[in-house]
Amino acid sequence: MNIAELAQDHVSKDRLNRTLVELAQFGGRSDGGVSRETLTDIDKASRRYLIDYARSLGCTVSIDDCGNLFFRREGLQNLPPVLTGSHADTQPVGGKYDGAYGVLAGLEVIAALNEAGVQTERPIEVVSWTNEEGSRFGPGAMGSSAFVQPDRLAEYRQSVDPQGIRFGNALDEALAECADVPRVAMARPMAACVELHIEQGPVLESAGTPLGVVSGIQAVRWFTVQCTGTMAHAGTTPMGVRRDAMVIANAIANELYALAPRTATAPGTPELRMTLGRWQVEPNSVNTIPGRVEFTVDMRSLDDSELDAAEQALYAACKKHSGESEAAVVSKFFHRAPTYFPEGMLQVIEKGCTRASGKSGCHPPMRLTSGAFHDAMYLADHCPTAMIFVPSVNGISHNAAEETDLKDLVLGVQALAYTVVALACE
Ligand code: HGY
Ligand code: MN
Ligand code: MN
Ligand code: MN
Repeated sequence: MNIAELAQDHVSKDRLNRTLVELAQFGGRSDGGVSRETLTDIDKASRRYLIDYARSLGCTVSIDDCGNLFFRREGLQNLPPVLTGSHADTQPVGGKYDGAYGVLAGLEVIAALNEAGVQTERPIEVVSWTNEEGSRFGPGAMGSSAFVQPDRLAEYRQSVDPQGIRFGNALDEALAECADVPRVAMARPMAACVELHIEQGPVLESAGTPLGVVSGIQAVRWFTVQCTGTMAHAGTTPMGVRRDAMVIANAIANELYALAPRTATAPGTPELRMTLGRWQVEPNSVNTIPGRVEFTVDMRSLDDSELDAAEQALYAACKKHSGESEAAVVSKFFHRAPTYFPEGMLQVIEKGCTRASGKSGCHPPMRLTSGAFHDAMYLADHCPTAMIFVPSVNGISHNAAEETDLKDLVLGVQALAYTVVALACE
């Protein structure tokens, strides 16, 4: 039996479950979800939990200028490490597994190697990336994109959350609280990167397959649209003289939604996806005509030209509906083209998944693309990278009801263990 198989066989369901439950306490909600947005006090407390747990596994811990945390298990040779991990920040109303599962899975691989008492040739590093979600500070995948291209950090530090707090200030506070953690350079060479994540969609569950080999990630673009009218009295202002910012916002929103029709499609069918998720209305009063309406646009597609057309349609709609009130795209704050992972990495992942599924007598892995973006999309610019998915119950995520069967969670970690250790012994 080789050490990849040994590591896979030492993955512990109980230890994994314990750490998933423990981490979910940080921001745990009464509805079973988790609220742990990046660099909040709760997120910073969860960072300390991960640091302490990693140190208890014998890892050395380091942190970079974007607050990315690295948990390292030395190898026999001082070579570039194999990287795994994900993110520990969540949506405002998130689940227990989005991101957290990938970080804890990486630490479970290290615990399994410790228990097996074996050394890999290369070091293994588990990362917890800062601000993958982008829900508090845009854009998403900030930590991983800054790690790969450090000159992005200066601009990211200027990002402001809805309460007006600057990312740079929140980051400096978090770094100060990790003064006991040695600082490490960004853009360090990595031999390879494997990220394990829940699918967050319906494809694996509808196929009855517990392991997914992710071949690519769809493109994403984020915008802020601002509509400006005139605040006025809801009772005294004649309809014919109003400059109601909500009227123009609705007109633009309807045009955008019409680009992405709500037709039922088979799970995994590529389609344009449009979400207008965050709205701010001023003064947001029941009896004042909205003077200003600001909303965000999240558009996704595997086909970048489809997003080009949708982006042009957005600008055109703002122009077309401006008149009594004005509308404009005031910021474009996230733009990532589609990402495809190298065939060689897909085959390594497939081998790890096949051994894990074979041992548990379930369906062999299937290939799919990711509807969600992930930190792995930026690591693909830095080193050979790929992802493993496990199913999401009812395809639900970014919701307190997010769930994955424990047997599938364990299977994913077994596949990860085999893959990471095999890569670390090459
Ligand atoms: O939005 C995304 O795709 C990721 O889950 N943050
Ligand atoms: Mn995620
Ligand atoms: Mn997410
Ligand atoms: Mn009054």
